[in-house]
Amino acid sequence: MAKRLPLRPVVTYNPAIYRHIAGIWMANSLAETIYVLNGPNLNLLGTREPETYGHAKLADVEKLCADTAAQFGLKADCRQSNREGELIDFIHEAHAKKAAGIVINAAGYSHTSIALHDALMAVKIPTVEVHITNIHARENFRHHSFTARAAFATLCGFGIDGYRLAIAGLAARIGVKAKA
Ligand code: DHK
Repeated sequence: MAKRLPLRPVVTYNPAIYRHIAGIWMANSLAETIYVLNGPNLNLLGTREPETYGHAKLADVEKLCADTAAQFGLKADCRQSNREGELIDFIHEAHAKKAAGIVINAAGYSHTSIALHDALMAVKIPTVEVHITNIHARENFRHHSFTARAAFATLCGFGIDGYRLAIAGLAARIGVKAKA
């Protein structure tokens, strides 16, 4: 009679394989994320000069972004900072996490920050710049934006609806269609 071979499990447990699969899964899920970055003083939306910036709060902006992104099967990772360096770190993080796009309202830093411009240029992530107000109809010092040079599009003057339009435009740019 033929000698029986010892039974061996068909699938062996190899942690490296599971780490590899988890890595692919994470990379894919994060590729569907867009970063929405808001700069200084936008945490005060709703109470800050409402005659200029409107009555919506930052939380309303972030909900609008999350809802709009979801319509395209995307996830909006919304961040706000009053510090230039932290905004730069968010841009680097977006790159490290393979974000599909960036919507940025760098607020006052739009008009001053070469460093933010350089960060956006460095990561080469499709970017839309948003301003709640029409910066061209305001003081001269708001007419120029450094960050706009690193964005493929700029929206201004639509109020907070600009964020919704920016996400729709970004989705079109990266080839993502609205879910039925
Ligand atoms: C927001 C700010 O805080 C200003 O510094 C910019 C921008 C305009 C906006 O319209 O969203 O000049």
